[in-house]
Amino acid sequence: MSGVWLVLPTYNEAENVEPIVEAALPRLRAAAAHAGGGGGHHLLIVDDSSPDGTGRIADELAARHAGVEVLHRGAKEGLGAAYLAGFGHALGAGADLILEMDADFSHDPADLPRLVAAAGDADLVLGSRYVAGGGVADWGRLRRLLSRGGSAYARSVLRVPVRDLTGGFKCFHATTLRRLGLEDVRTDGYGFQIELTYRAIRAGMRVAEVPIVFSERRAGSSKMTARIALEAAWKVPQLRFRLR
Ligand SMILES: Nc1nc2c(ncn2[C@@H]2O[C@H](COP(=O)(O)OP(=O)(O)OP(=O)(O)O)[C@@H](O)[C@H]2O)c(=O)[nH]1
Ligand SMILES: [Mg+2]
Repeated sequence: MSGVWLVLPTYNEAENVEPIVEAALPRLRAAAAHAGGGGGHHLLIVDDSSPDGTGRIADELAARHAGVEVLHRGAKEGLGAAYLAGFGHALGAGADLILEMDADFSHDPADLPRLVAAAGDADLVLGSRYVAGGGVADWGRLRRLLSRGGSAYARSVLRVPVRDLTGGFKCFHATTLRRLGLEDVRTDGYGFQIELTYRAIRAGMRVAEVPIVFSERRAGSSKMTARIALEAAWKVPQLRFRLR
């Protein structure tokens, strides 16, 4: 047993990486102790050679904290590719549970134990903004409408009951990830999040949504682009036919 792994992708998160690691570690430790198995907790930062020095700070954190590791990648290849590399590393190390979380404090590390607890009777747990008790703290009306609309669009095209398909705060069992066919995943950003959840549903797995409140990033700037959002929009109908 090799415990609970949190994969944290970073690109230019120099101001966030140290506080997020320090906030996540005790929560991850508590969650791993609760999950049992004795495999402990691991935090894997996946940095794509951030020009702002995030990778160097990550190395210092790894030297200082047991259980923190860094995967350095040569170039910015997007969120999807970073997660796939991180999942591969964690699976290779024998992980039991693997979590995804943004490194910018949009996801609250205090929610980590709730996601892990919900994995007790689900194959995939989603931190969800669009179930009772969930929400978005500080977005304007337009951003709310776009995000809700995006999830509603994907839900109706794919005909799945999940409320929040685009979120990136998740907990997978290792056995779940192994069954998703990750070697064929090419999407990025929102499309990547939608595709992984859709693959899990198509494979007949149990998907649970737990409410989370999403906040605006604490520091630094967004890497999300119109291209990534549009990619998700046109790839959703393709997913339905490709994964039929
Ligand atoms: N390694 C790596 N990490 C990335 C890449 N793109 C984004 N990330 C990280 O993925 C997480 C989510 O990216 P954000 O830019 O915050 O995107 P978002 O949260 O969807 O959008 P905002 O709400 O605007 O912040 C953050 O931790 C980023 O640093 C990438 O190409 N490589
Ligand atoms: Mg963000």
